[in-house]
Amino acid sequence: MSTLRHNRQFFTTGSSVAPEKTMLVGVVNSNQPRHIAKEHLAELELLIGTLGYLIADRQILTQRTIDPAYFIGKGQATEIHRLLKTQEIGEIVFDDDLTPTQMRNLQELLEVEVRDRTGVILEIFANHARTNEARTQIELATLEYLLPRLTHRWTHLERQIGGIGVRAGSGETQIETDRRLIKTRIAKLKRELEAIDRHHTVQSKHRADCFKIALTGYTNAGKSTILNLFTGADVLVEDKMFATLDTTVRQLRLDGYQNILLSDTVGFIRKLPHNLIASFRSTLREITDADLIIKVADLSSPHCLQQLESVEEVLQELGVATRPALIVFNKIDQMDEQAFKIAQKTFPEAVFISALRQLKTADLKQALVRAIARQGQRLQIRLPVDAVSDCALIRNHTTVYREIYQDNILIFELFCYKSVWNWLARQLSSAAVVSELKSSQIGIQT
Ligand SMILES: Nc1nc2c(ncn2[C@@H]2O[C@H](COP(=O)(O)OP(=O)(O)OP(=O)(O)O)[C@@H](O)[C@H]2O)c(=O)[nH]1
Ligand SMILES: [Mg+2]
Repeated sequence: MSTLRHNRQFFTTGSSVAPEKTMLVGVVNSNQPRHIAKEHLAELELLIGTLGYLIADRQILTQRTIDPAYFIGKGQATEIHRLLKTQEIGEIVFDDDLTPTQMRNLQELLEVEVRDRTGVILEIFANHARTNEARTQIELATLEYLLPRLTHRWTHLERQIGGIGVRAGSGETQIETDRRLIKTRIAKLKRELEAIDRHHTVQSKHRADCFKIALTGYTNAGKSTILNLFTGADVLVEDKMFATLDTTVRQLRLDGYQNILLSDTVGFIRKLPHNLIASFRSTLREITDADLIIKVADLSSPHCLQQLESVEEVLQELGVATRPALIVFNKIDQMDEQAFKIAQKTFPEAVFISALRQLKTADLKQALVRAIARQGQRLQIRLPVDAVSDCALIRNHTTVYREIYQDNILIFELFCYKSVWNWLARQLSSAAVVSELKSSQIGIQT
């Protein structure tokens, strides 16, 4: 029985047979000078390349004001129509997002498939989704995107969604039926995602005793390479945008600290569609739950700093912009000397490594140790010797520097992550007497 799983069908009209010839369009305006429009178009080219389309033409148009009906001016659209015809190009991709009206009007005028940036990103996500969670999230984001854009082109949808048993009522047009079917499906997907989210809530409660570090960054920056190097994980690493869409969590071993989890998840990109961020909430949870966020940036990219800005924007949208963070500039083996100097000057606290060539990775370990130390506290806990379960909790969930036995009292000198202490303090019995540990009292230095 067919379902909406095969999202790719919503975006293409038979392009799987031979690569469709595609034209890319960027726009220059007062917010976007020509060199920026060019950079963005180069990135769009990489994205389109991921989908395997053939880029036949690129156009950068100067457009002072956005036309509400056609996005570009009608005259420009007519000229584009001519270019498409003469070069026999079957589809056009705009680097900016188009409103449903603009998309519909352009489609009619240009007589080719019209896509925008969000549509392209959604399609890449749909192609790369492997797990049930990622597939559900991308299907939801896709349908929400399609709903206001339905045209007669999508009439095959009814056949697709027929599997869930909803039929057209009498007197409904095909598009009305499609809309109704999509709304039903969206409601079902939201319920499925709520269930997935509840499962994650239970999981994260189980991890209350761990210090959580999340790798974040622009797509292709090297997040998965760092996770693999530091934890021996086996996450797919590829020179491809959005290679990873799921989250992997692994234990990280650092001398003197225990129960540290390092997670790797989906990469970010400039103008990441809002509804995609919203529907990927459960996957992005490792970031919103993290005690420390690592922002990985590709120093070899000429757009490194802009990419870092885009990452900041997404983190802001996730509500974690002020979370303790560490910036890691990766790929120093490919480094442009000038970019390196600017980055060092602008980010004196940052770490510079090459995860692939394993250069300066000890610096990252040290920086993590320092960052973790700032997120913890040193405590002295006094317990009667018969408080066995308290002793076990302390030994299992903190780093104990010293245990002293004195007149039937056990004294622990320890380090505990602040976030873990919030949980542990509630688990200890009332027999535990806690005080802050002064540096001078510490027997073993960390
Ligand atoms: N030259 C160089 N390449 C690197 C380095 N680290 C990672 N790479 C390469 O960069 C590409 C992307 O690496 P990934 O680890 O997949 O990047 P990611 O951030 O997980 O990417 P997404 O999952 O797509 O968001 C791969 O081809 C890696 O081999 C490095 O230090 N130097
Ligand atoms: Mg990855």
